[in-house]
Amino acid sequence: MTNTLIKEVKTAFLKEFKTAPLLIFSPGRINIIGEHTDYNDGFVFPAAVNKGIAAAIEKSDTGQSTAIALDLDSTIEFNLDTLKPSKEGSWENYVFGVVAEIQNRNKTIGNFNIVFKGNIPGGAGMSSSAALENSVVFGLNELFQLGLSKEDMILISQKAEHNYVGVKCGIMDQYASMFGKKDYALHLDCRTIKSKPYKIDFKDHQLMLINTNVKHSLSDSAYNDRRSACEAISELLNIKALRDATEADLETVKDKVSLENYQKALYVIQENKRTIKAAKAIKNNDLETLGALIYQSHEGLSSQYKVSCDELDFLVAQAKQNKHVLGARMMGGGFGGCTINLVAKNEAEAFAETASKAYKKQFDKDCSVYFIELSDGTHLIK
Ligand code: GAF
Repeated sequence: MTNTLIKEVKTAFLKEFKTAPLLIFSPGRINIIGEHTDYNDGFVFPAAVNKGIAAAIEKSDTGQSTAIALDLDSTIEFNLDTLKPSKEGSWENYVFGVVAEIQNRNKTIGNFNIVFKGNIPGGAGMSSSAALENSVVFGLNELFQLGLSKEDMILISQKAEHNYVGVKCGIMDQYASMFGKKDYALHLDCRTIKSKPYKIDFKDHQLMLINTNVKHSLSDSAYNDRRSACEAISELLNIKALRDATEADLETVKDKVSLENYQKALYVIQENKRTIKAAKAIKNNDLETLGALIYQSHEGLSSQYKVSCDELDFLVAQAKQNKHVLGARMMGGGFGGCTINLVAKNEAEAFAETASKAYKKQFDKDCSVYFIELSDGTHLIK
């Protein structure tokens, strides 16, 4: 599937620009547990997957740059010295943002052409945004020999998202997409931006995604609001981030914050603890404990952090009714996208079928099931 994508961008590039491009694949990610903890300097547990963005990129000598989004059949021409954010929601903001953030670091790039195409469904919560940003920064770093480290590149991608896309995201998505490792998930400390790889081999169980195929429109502003609420409580507690708080600390400011924000901060503190426990459970192949933590994570995301939606809650309830599913929860920013399920291998198809039928009956629309492989991070295709 990835090979097909790469061939497609290469062919389209040759047709349009008549020169041989550099080819890059940049993956999307899953996250086992640790949601909305990254921008609180906490822990997350993501992995890169075999779905992502393929990009073909080469220098341009026409005095301007061109970006082509093959999936959208959309082309944009631009000048590097007059960049500013396009209207909200435009795909070119990911490209412009990365270029602008590279320039902000006093690195000089010349004009370039890029063609890209992806196979991560939009709004799936699998971070097609980070995959795109990383493919652009990685390609430009190669093309213009900028000497950026992978750490530099993910920070550029993150800043692009903050300043051009308008989402004040943490570092999880860009990190997982850049540093992913085949068959491993990364237990990432978002304060130090260092991770420990855990081999994911659940023997007779596996991870499976079910996409609700919905993306509720308030997601970006609701995301930023939650980040601000967490930062405001950290300030009250006089700490750098909620990662540094205990539940007892939080009690000391309970009467100074709204009940809603208290619950959100409580969720973050508890989710952080769950993520650390999950690493131990994975190390010991204790899937019962891991599954229970995953279900608790969903409960917190839905009732405390309030980033779930009916469709996600429904799919998790379906999982809970099935004894072969050890854990299920919404994944990513929320308000739509996928659930991640820890399910017995020989029962996965049957569960997928039952849940899909029930979902159709309940919402009169289809969900989609993905069996994913854990894969390497952003890389050149030789
Ligand atoms: C989105 C963000 F981009 C991540 O940084 C992270 O906060 C995630 O939502 C929630 O865990 O994917």
